[in-house]
Amino acid sequence: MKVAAAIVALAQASPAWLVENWWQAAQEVYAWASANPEDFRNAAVSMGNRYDALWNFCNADGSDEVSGAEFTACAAAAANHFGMQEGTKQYLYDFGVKYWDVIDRDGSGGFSENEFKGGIAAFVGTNAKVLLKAYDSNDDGILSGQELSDWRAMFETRADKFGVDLTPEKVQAMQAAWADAQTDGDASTGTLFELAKFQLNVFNGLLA
Ligand SMILES: [Ca+2]
Ligand SMILES: [Ca+2]
Ligand SMILES: [Ca+2]
Repeated sequence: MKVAAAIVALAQASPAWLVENWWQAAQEVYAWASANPEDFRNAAVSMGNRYDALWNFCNADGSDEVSGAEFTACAAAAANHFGMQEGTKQYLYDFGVKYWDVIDRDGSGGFSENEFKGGIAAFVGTNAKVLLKAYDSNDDGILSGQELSDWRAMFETRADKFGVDLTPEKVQAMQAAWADAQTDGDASTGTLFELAKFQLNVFNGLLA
C-alpha cells in the first residue's frame, strides 16, 4: 500500500526540509487547535466515520481505549502497511509521543475514540499544512490549477519510484476519495481541510 506513502511524500523531499517544515506545521496546528478548541473539535467531528478503519486497526483488543502499547504497535504496523520509508515512518510515532499528553485529554493513559480522532485529525491536518507549504506557490492557502498538477506529477513520480502500480482501480479510488473530501463543492481546489480529509479517506480506504 505504498500509494499512501507516495501521497504524503512531499515535494522538497530533502529530509532537512521535511523535518523542519513538518514539525513547524505540527506546532501551527497545535497552536490553532489550542486557541480554537471548538472549531478544531467541529472540524475533527465533521469527518464522521472516516476514522473507523484506523481506529479498528489500532485498537487491537477492541476495548474502549487505544493503549500506549497498542499505539506503539499500530504506528509500526501502519508504517509497514502504508509502505512508509524509514525516514518518515517515525513521524506518526514521534507525533504520538510528543503530543501524548495533549491528545490524552483525560490523562487516562490511553486514547478514547474521541481522543484518537482528535489526534488523527491533527496528524492529517499537519500533513495537509506541509502539502500547502510545498505546493501553494501563490500563497493563497489553497491548492489549485498548476499547484494541483505539480502535486499530482510529484505523486506519480514517487509512486513510480516506490514501485506502485497505479491501476485504474487505484486511480478511481483516489478520485473518489478526493471528491468525497470536497466541502466547498469545487473539486478543482484543495483547501487545508479538504487536503486533510482526502488523506484520511485514503488511509481509511486502504485499511477498510
Ligand atoms: Ca484518555
Ligand atoms: Ca494556491
Ligand atoms: Ca475544493
